[in-house]
Amino acid sequence: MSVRLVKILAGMLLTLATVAAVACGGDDGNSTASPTASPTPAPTGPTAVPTPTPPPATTPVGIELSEFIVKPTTLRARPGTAVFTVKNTGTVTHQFLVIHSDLPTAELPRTADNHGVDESQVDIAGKIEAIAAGDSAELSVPVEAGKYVLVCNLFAGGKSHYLTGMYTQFEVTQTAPDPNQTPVPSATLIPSPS
Ligand SMILES: [Cu+2]
Repeated sequence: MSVRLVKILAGMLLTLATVAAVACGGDDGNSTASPTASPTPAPTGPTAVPTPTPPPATTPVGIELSEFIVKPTTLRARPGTAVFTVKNTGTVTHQFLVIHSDLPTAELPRTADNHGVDESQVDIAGKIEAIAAGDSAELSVPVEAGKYVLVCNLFAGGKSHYLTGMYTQFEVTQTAPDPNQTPVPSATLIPSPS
């Protein structure tokens, strides 16, 4: 094979390769679409929020229950999952409910006999039925942006813990601190002189 022929063949191959690359690169619709491909989402209007939505976060929340308070380590979490670690530091059994509600904390719907919150009338995102004095329990709750009320709804000894004030507000918002992000010390952001 002469050198000239080799050069011609090489040139032809190069041309073919270029044509193939252009054909593939230009998405001309000839490529076989996967049957499972999701349909193109409907175009969003000009009112679409420009800021990207942060990924769901898992927020650890410590809860201390006692007579008659619900005391969280944080009042806010990001949408995603809130992992409540609940410790009953009191002297009687308590309960822990995560209620999704925009209502003021003291104005949740009550039972007809006024023994506490009517659980059939509220959106219960998670519940621990009973935590004995001194015990701890964990509860993972999927949470979305909005307001929640953390409640002990136990009625014992003629007393409603909820009506005694055993509740607190909890908010799920994108602006809550990202638990996955360790704060960067501001000093490291300043370029050090070399
Ligand atoms: Cu209680």
